[in-house]
Parts: sequence; C-alpha cells; structure tokens
Amino acid sequence: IMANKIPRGAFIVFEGCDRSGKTTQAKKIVEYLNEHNVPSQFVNFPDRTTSTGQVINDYLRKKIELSDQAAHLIFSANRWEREPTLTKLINQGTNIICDRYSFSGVAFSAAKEGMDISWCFAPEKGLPKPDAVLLFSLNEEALSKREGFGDERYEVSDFQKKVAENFNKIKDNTWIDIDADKDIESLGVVVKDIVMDTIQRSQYKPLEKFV
Ligand code: FDM
Repeated sequence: IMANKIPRGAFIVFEGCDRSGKTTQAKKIVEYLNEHNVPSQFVNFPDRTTSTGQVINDYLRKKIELSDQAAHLIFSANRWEREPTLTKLINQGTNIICDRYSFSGVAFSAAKEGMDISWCFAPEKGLPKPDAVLLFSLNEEALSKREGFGDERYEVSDFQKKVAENFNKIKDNTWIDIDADKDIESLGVVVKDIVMDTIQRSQYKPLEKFV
C-alpha cells in the first residue's frame, strides 16, 4: 500500500552580495505565500538572535576580534543551531525562504587570505540541501548606483568583489542566476515564478543533505 505522504515544504535559498535586494525579495515572497495560504517562513543567516548569533553580531560590528577559522566555524555553528527546527518545519509542510546560507559562509570566508573553499565547506556537510538557490547579482555600474555599504566588517567593495567571484566558483548548474538590476516589482515577478515552481516540484521529494 502506498503511504499517504504529506507534501513537505520547499527549502529555497537567496544568495548574493550585499545591496542586491535579496532580503527585500525574500520577505516579500514570504508575505505573498502566506497571504495565499501557502505556509512559509522567512529565515536569515546569520541568525543574530541565538547565542552564537550574538558573538557573530559583535564580530561583524567589530566589537570583538576572532581568527578567520574561528569566525568561520561560528557562522557554521549558527546554522547547525537552527537545523533541527528548520528540518522539522520543512517536513511538516512549511516552505522556508532563507536569506543567505552555507554558500555565504563559504564565499565570504574563502575571500580571506589562506582560507580555501573545500576547508570552508567541510562543516556544512550534513546540513539540509536547498531545493533551489537563487543567486542575485548586480553589475558594477548598477551596484554603484545603489546606496552605499554600512560600516560592518565585510562592507567593503574590494572584499565584496572577491565574494562575488567566489559565488561564481561555487555555484553549480542547478543555481538560478537572477539579474538584480530591476525594480522591486519586476524582480518580484521573476522570484515568484521560480519559488512557485520549486514548491511544486519539491513536495514529494525527500529533503537532501549536503555531502
Ligand atoms: N556571512 C554570512 C558570513 O561571513 N558567513 C556566513 O556564514 C553568513 C551566513 O555576514 F557580510 C556574512 C555576510 C554578511 C554578514 O549578513 C552579515 P547580513 O545578511 O548582512 O546580515
């Protein structure tokens, strides 16, 4: 007899550099889905509210110093801290729209001297693997027209360029490139199509893990 399986939620990650509009879009699509009775939750990493998140917040605001390796592992621990709840929510049918994930972890840390991509990816193994990754990109001209960076640790344009290069190194052919040089509404239309399609095709597939 076939088990009468409940559709699970999709796990969808929005990635990209600062100022690309991904946070705005992630919040907007979650609002849309919930308005249409599709249970969905916005999640962002780093989650600054947890115990590791407070250390991360102090680090990003330059209140404390950490070695690059220690900082990297705390960002990863911050994801592992949320993993049980995330997996449970997804399996119970909630769609998770996640603003930054392991890929930011790798792309930002590996932009530092002496930090390589495979070392950076190792602690991510075993975390839930997203059903879709949307990579928001802006060309330099479009980026320069947006409001400037804040004053957190990584908000420096040379560093952000290295991060953008790393995203392009780590992406595979399943990632979806999003040209973020659009107004909020037009970008929203693009995002909505991809999200709806991902929810549809993920419903009866088991949630995978990073290997
Ligand atoms: N960041 C984010 C990392 O360096 N590693 C990570 O694992 C994650 C999830 O933290 F500069 C960086 C990316 C960004 C900073 O992110 C804070 P938000 O999205 O700007 O809060």
